[in-house]
Amino acid sequence: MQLKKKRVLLLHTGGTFGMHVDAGTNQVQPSNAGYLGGLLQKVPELADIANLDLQILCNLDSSDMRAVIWRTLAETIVSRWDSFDGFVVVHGTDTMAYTASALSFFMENVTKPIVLTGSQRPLSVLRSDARANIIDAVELATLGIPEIMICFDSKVHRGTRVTKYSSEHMQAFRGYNAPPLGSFGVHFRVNKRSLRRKAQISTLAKPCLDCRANDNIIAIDCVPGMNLSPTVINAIVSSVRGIVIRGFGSGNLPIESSSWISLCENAFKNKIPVVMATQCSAGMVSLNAYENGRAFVERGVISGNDMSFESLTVKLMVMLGRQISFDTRHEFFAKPLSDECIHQDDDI
Ligand code: ASN
Repeated sequence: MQLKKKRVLLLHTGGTFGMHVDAGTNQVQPSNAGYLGGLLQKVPELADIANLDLQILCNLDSSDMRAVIWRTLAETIVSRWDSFDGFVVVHGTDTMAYTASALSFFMENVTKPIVLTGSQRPLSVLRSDARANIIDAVELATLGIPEIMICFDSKVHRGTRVTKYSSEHMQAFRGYNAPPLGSFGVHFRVNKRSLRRKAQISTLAKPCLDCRANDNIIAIDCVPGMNLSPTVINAIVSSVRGIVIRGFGSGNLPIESSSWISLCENAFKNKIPVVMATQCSAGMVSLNAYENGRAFVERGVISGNDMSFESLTVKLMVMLGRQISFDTRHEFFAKPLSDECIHQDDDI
C-alpha cells in the first residue's frame, strides 16, 4: 500500500540558495522569481518526498532580515498551518540563526516541523550544497518532529541552539552549547534525548503567536584597551532601548578605566536593560566568577547565561517588545522560552 505523501510548504525568503553567480564578476546576484518557480524541475526528487507548495515571501540577502519580516514569516506559517504537515523556510545563512530564534520565541506550542535551510553556494552552480540541503530539509519536514530547526550540511540543530561559524565551509553551522538534534547519513539519526517530548495537544491546534519584538538595540564588542567616551555613552543611551555587550571569557570587561561601568550605570538610570554575552564560541557567561564581572552584576547587568549570541539578542528584542518591566528583566532572561538556555538549577 502506498502511503499518502506529506504536504510541505516551502517559504522562500532569499539568500544564496536562489541566486546565481555572475560569471564575469563572480558576484552573487539575486535571481528572478521564475527561477524559483522552476525549483521542482531542478530537484525533481523533491516531488517524491512530499507534495510541495511554494510561496515566495521575499528575496533578500539575509543581512536585511529584521523583526517585521520575522513577524510576517511567523504569521504566514500560522495562517497556512492547517493545509500542511511541515514547513521549510529557505533563508540566507548569514542571519538564519537569528530568524530561527525569532520564530522559536514568537510561536508557542509548535506541533509540526518548521525547518530552515539555505546554502553556501547557489542551487544553479556546480558543486553546490543547495541540492542536498533542500532534499534533507524537505524530508525532515515530513517526519513530524515538533520543533523549529536548522537543517544544513546533513546536521539538524534546534533553532535556538545554533550559530553560523563558517563563511567558507559547507558545514556553516554548529550547535551552541548543545549537540545536534539529528543527522542525515545513510539513515536519518535522531538524538532522542535532546528532542522535546511531543506536546499533548492535537497537531490541528495552531501555535500561539506573540510576534512582539523591538529591534532598536545595539551590540558592542569590547577589545583590550577600548574605552567609550562620554559622548559615545550619551549617544548610545539616548538612542536605543536595549544593549548587548560581548565581554571577554565568562563576561568580563575592563574596570580599571571606568567607561564600561559608566555605560552600565547610565543605562540603569534610564531603565535600559544591558545583557552580557561572551566572545567565546562555547561556554557560558558567569558574571560572579571574577571581579571584572561582579562589577557589572552590581550595575544590574543581565547574564546571557549559556545562550548563543543570536538567541540572546533576539530574546532581548522580545523582552522589549513584550514590555517586560525593567525590574523583572533578570527573571525573564533566566527562564527558557524555547530551550534557548539551561534552567539555572540544571547542570550544563
Ligand atoms: N549573504 C547570504 C545571505 O545570508 C549568504 C548565504 O546565504 N550563504 O543571504
